Amino acid sequence: MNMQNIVITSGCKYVDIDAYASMIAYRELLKTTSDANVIASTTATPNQSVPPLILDLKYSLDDLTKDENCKYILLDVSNPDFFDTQVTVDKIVEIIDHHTGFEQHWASYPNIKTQIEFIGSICTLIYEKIIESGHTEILDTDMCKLLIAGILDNTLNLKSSITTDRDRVAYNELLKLGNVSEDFCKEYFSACESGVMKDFEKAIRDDLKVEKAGVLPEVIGQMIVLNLDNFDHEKMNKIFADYPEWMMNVVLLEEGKSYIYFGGDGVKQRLEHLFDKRCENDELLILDKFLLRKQIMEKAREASSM
Ligand SMILES: [Mn+2]
Repeated sequence: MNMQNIVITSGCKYVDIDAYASMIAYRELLKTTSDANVIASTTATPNQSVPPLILDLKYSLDDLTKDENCKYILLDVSNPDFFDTQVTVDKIVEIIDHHTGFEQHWASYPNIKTQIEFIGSICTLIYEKIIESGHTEILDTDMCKLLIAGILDNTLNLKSSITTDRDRVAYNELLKLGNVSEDFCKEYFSACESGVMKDFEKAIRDDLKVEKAGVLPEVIGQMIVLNLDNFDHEKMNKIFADYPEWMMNVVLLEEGKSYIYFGGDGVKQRLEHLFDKRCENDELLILDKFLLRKQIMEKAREASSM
């Protein structure tokens, strides 16, 4: 008897909670519905979106296996440049992703089952597959917590514009099925935040964008936090002291707002003009509905090309 080994994996740089949770949940589903020996493994490391709170749940990833004949399923990635390094294309049997752009590419591989859809989170898709299979017993409390965390992270607390109604339905049903209270959501974000805050300076510096977009200052930082309770303004100012002009987009998930801190000559006027909004003072502009940095840069580019 040689049982088929299936390895569920994701991207090569790091795995976020959406990839981490969906890999584990899909493993549990396939274990239930197929005869294959299914494992979920990665050569990459989980990032800050997978805090100890999540790693301590009863489900986790498997160790890597060395099996020449195994088949691969890829979740949360469809750009072949970013596949986990253990994967070779001839061994892929399925790809499920929500980053669009490679649908045409995979259409010429008839042996690979693909599902690439515009949706907030891959965890939503896996939740739907579990419901369709009828095996709701898979969705115990810890499994629900995993999938909820993936949805919350990738949709920014369901407030990002990429959030679909399917994500909202999955989120609400998972809360009920797993008997998970909304407190868990806050706990989850706080746990991620305390990981980031441990090395606040590094977190900002490693993520700085230095790129000219319209009237925006050339140096733009971003941090996504629950609220400003743990945000260190002094450290922020220290980081940006080296730059003649800068801005920092702080996305507040509880309020659903962007706090844009800035510095440099004329930046205030340029931002007020771009957003058609008065600043609170000489260092802060508040957007009533948050925008991600990439959306702000897009807006600035569009405005300057008009
Ligand atoms: Mn994702």
